[in-house]
Amino acid sequence: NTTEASSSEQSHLIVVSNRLPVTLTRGEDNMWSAKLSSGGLVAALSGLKKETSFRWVGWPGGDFSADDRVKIDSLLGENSCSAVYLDDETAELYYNGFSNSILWPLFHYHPGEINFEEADWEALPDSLLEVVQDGDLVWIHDYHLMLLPRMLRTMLDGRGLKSVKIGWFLHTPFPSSELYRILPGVLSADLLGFHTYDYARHFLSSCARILGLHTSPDVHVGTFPIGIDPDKFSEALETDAVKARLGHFEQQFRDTQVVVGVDRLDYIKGVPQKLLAFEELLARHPEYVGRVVLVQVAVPSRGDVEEYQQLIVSVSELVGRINGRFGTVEYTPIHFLHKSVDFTELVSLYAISEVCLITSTRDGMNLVSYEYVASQQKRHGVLVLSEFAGAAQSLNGSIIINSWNIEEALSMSADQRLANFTTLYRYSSTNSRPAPKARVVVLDYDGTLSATKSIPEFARPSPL
Ligand code: ADQ
Repeated sequence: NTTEASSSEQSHLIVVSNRLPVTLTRGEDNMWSAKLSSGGLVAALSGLKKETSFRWVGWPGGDFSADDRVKIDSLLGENSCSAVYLDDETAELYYNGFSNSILWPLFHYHPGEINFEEADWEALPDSLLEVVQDGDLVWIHDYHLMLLPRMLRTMLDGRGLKSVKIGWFLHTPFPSSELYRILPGVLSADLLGFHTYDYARHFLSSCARILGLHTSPDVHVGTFPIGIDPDKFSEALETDAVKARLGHFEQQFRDTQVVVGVDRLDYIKGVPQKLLAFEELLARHPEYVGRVVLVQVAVPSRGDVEEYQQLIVSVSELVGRINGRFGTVEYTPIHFLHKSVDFTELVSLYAISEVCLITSTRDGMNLVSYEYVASQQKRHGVLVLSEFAGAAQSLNGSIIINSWNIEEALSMSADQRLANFTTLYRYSSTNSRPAPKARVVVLDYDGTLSATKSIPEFARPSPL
């Protein structure tokens, strides 16, 4: 397009993440198609896509033949994506191994054994150099790519590309320095972003305690509480498809209160704990048996990692046990959907539910909490939110829980529900915006507040 052709002199925004935001499938006709994936990173950046164009660089998932790579490159190119290909062995070591078996549990307070192979990342800066020009902003995402800022900066310096800005954002919690004793790579970025002040503080104190660093004039550390695009949900509620689906649910659940859970099936989401809490509710309050159902949607995740395979087994056993114990021919207490659901279904489920139950044992932010609030303008449902999710630091109108007390949510008065909802909705519709509208608090390296900026001031992205 002409904007792209004429913009070579301008700076570009390049988003880099481990996975591209698409899932590729090969049809019977041998042609590839791409579908938008579900997950927090995709949800968080989908609003940004409406306002800013950017190129997205990352791994498309899977090991592809040379022929397939040509076809996939052209398909991705149409969607402003560039692929970094990993063979199966590298993906196993770097993605399933180091990233998801070591860094992920470590950052979520499930410490594991560290086994680091720096070579696994080397493909990425090479691919990036093909698209980065001087003056561009490279926005790197998440724990998988913590060494990339340093590797990229070294390569850029080697080629004289001195005015490329590098940002890095962490979607997970940042643990206390007691747990974190590795990886200085991100200090080569210009701006480091975290969801909450606590995570930024943990990072800064890790730098001080582990590396002995107290100040660095070149690195800014900020808190950027990421959000969603709430209009996407309120607009969906007005569509015929959602209205029809909602009408169907209203009929199906006319004498039943619905509690909803939507999670990637990950041990940090506390799904077994949620099921046990629901079982406890039915056991202690027989009056709820037959009157309340839990709809738990669990999108399959990281199926190649052993802990996740065990989780599927234990969750399936729990669902079977509870349904066997309290179910009747007419009544199924837990509707368990181990799949990704489409957007119409997701919004309709949020909208029909009296309660949304989020029981994460640790969670960087948790966008499901915002999505639920954005879908509840009519019902004023109750958000029950774990205190261990980053969102608990922002969403004051929710019931913040440590021990999962569902009774309080189910029996809350209409007045109280409205009061809570009003506070929640005000927050999520003003603050829960994609990153460029978020207020940015820039901390000096020693943790003192030095300025308040917005991302556009820092980035000034322009179309690719
Ligand atoms: P996630 O761990 O993926 O994200 P979350 O923030 O809740 O968690 O986002 C999940 C997204 O996936 C939501 O948009 C939700 O609607 C969607 N989703 C979940 N299950 C689904 C299903 N079965 N079908 C369809 N869609 C489904 C990571 C961190 C979070 C952080 C985000 C963003 O773990 O803490 O909030 O990144 O930074």
